[in-house]
Amino acid sequence: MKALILNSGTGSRMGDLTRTHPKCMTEIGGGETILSRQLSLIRDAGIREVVMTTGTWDKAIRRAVEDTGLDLRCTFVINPIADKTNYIYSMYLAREVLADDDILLLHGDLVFEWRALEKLLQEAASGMAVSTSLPLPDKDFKAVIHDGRIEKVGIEFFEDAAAAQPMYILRRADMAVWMQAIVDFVERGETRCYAENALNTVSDRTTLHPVDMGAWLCSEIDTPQDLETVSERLDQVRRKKVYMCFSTDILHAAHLRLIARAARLGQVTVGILSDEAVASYKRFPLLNCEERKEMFRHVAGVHQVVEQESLSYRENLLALKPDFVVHGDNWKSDFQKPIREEVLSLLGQWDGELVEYPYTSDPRFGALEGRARSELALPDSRRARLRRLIAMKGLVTAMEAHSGITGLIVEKTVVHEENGGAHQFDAMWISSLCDSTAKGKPDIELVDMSSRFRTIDDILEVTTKPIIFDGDTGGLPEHFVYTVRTLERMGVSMVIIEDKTGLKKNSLFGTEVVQTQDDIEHFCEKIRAGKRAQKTRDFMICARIESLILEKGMEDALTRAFAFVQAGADAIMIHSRKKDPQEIFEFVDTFRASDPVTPLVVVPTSFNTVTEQEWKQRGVNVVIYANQLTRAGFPAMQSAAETILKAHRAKECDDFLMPIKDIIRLIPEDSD
Ligand code: SPV
Ligand code: MG
Repeated sequence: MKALILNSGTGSRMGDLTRTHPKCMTEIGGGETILSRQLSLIRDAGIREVVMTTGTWDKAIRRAVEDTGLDLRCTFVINPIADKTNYIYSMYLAREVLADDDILLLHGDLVFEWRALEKLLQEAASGMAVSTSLPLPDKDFKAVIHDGRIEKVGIEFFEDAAAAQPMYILRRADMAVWMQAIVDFVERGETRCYAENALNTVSDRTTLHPVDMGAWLCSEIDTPQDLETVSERLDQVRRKKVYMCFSTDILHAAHLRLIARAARLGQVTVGILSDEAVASYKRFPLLNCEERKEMFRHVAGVHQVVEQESLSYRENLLALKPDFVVHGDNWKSDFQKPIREEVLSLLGQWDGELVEYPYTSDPRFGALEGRARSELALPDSRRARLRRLIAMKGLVTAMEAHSGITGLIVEKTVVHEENGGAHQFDAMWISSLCDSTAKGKPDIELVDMSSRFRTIDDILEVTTKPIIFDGDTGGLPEHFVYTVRTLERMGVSMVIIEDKTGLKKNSLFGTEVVQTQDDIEHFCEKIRAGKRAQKTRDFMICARIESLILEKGMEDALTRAFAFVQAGADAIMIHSRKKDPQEIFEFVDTFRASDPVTPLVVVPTSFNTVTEQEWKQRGVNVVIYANQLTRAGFPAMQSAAETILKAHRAKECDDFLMPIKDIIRLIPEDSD
């Protein structure tokens, strides 16, 4: 598509204002001239080729175009007898450069708001800007409309007419028909009339539709009075408030294009989604909220940047009361639908408008997201993230994973709430119980560390979330230091070791089996050795206290907790196998009374009625769902095996099996 701008006229009705420059160079506020504004809007609409007709002011106009610095290819067509002819002759002279293309035709003195141009360009056939809500002008163009088509354009029509502006989108076939009529007129010597006179003779062979601009700004400037009115309206347009929200940490062309379009609607406020809100529905942001705010602050067209704390726009919209909210149209149908509905109902309170642009699903942008995820999987990035999540959210949740596939389930499962919120696990727990169970072995430190590391590696390979490793007793201090270094190197965030010694049994057996608790000093020495061995500041060693499991009493549990923190433990896990959470609550309350900072970890397998929200209120920082995937998966497998054995075929169990295509969806073939 090319733009054709008619600038051959002298603009004599502007008086003094056009003594030293052509009308198109008249200033209209905001550092813009009519010309520079037209050109930059055209450029923002994605048009790169401009044909401009000029006359006596040719040189000045060429210089003004160059001064805009816009990357437009501009062809100038001089009308040497502009003072004796009308623009019908200028168009005639430009006929060759206008052939075989769609043309956006504008008079050089037209000032319009962005929405007018956008709406015109959205017209699939040819269209002309009209307004059915403005009164018919005496002297300016009017369009005669019948059955949704424009039949005549001129200043003399008042019947079935609407106010019209010389702003057209002309599809190439219609342009060719009109141009042929122009050629006929000019060759007959009719060069002083409007080009529209030629159009009116062939309009039955064109499909020119009225594009109703209502009360939007779209006006020619003919007189100093017009200039004053239009500049005032333009000022109001520029001061409209536009709001848009971003979660991205990678800016690409589609974002910049969206911002450029939004900036045409007014002053853009960008809401940057908080880290917590981003992590809740997407992935952990590579750049934190402050860094993302800084990035957007420097983007052209952004007026101000604020934080948006939740996925809901409510708080920021109520504070700003914007005229427009701009968003991609993807949220009409995806999980953000409730958020969109809330935005619409809020905007309705003050006559605001939701402007949606087609969502760009360029595979290259998807690839960028893939790269961001790979970044999150790198050891340094992954290891550090658990501490960051605890600091950011107060409470993080970890779900058990014991293989690549269970890792993927923890990685990818997201639930969307009715209000548009979302929820997913923050981290993965590599349980000794589940790792051993997957190998058909008892949870007695029989599965050796090399094998446990192999499990971690399988999970690391296909996920990005932080890992908490169940280190059992940690073994001998001399062995534990190697474990710490290896885990740290792999990118694991935390190891939890329990204060037991000898043949370890699973805690959920409690006192039904013989289990020996380590003595405090010996266990403290193991913690100290581990802390000395680690190389980074991110890695965490968590001391797990078995006093309640082994019925040694609250005081013993608390004494140990304080001693272990003193020895350097980065976190404390308190465990119980009672259904009633009271003893855990008591421990947490008493511990928190003297230590408000050391993170507390719980594994609510038996005391499972307490909600995450309550744990958080009580001062717990990590909730581990230690074995639920294993316990969900193995009965299903057992039942499939029994069903097949009974039926002597597989058909009967098909109903409760995952379709193969879902497995394929869960496990993409590319390495992203
Ligand atoms: C595990 O998941 O292996 C644990 C937690 O250590 S528990 O089974 O509750 O002891
Ligand atoms: Mg364990």
